Amino acid sequence: MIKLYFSAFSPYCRKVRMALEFKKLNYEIVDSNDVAKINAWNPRAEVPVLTDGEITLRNSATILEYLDKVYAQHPVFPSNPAAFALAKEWELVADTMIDPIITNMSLWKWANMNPKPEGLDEAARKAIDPIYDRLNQQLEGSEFIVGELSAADFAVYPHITGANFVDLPFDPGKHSNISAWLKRVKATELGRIDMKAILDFWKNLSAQEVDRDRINWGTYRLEWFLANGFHEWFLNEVREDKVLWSVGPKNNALNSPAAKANA
Ligand SMILES: N[C@@H](CCC(=O)N[C@@H](CS)C(=O)NCC(=O)O)C(=O)O
Repeated sequence: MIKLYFSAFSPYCRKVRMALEFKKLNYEIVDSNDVAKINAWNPRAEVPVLTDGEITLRNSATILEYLDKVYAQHPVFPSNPAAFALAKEWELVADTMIDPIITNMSLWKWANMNPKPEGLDEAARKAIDPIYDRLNQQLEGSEFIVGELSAADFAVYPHITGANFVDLPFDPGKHSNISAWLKRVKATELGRIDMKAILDFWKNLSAQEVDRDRINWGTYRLEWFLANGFHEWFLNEVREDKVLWSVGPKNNALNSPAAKANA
């Protein structure tokens, strides 16, 4: 049986769940809002983690490729080489360029954060606008990002559904293709399942095991933050011990119940 260690908070988990639904696979969701408590070993202390019998997979892009390799039905990546390359490119844009902007800004909506550094809102706006332009252009004359519904949509969609919430909306007048696409994905069965998980999560937020005091910024989120000049602010977070790490001697994974057997 496939098990997905999942948090509705995580766009990467949402990507994997949409892929599992798309492929019509049976799977079990293991609620994993506190990554340090999951009983599946990820040395980087991140979700999603997917187990398939004895096999453990980490990293959403790896998981999607595994699923297509092992379960050939309803491939999430197109077989046409050009469409495959485009789907992988949009997945990479979502994981490494959209996520850092939207997820970083979301921290001030739910975590116990120090006040935002000056200029952060403007930097986020400046970074997201060209991505919206590009996505809108990509969707011109196309129902989904690479034509058919694919991994590209599963990767990008979770971020765009959060854009209003973090005060970084696209402009529905200028970006009408994004509006139409968002509605289209939302209306699919997997879109409905995804949205229900998000709404349930937020409804019960106070009961969720989410660490609001110490943040795991993750590789690309931290890169974006530092590259935009907010290093002094971040240094203070490190000094105040408000950062959770995926590597190093204070690696959050070492708190996992699975750590002893694997460390
Ligand atoms: N490259 C990974 C990134 C996964 C990731 O960053 N997960 C975040 C949640 S969105 C996480 O588990 N962070 C650790 C934490 O919150 O403690 C993937 O694509 O699966």
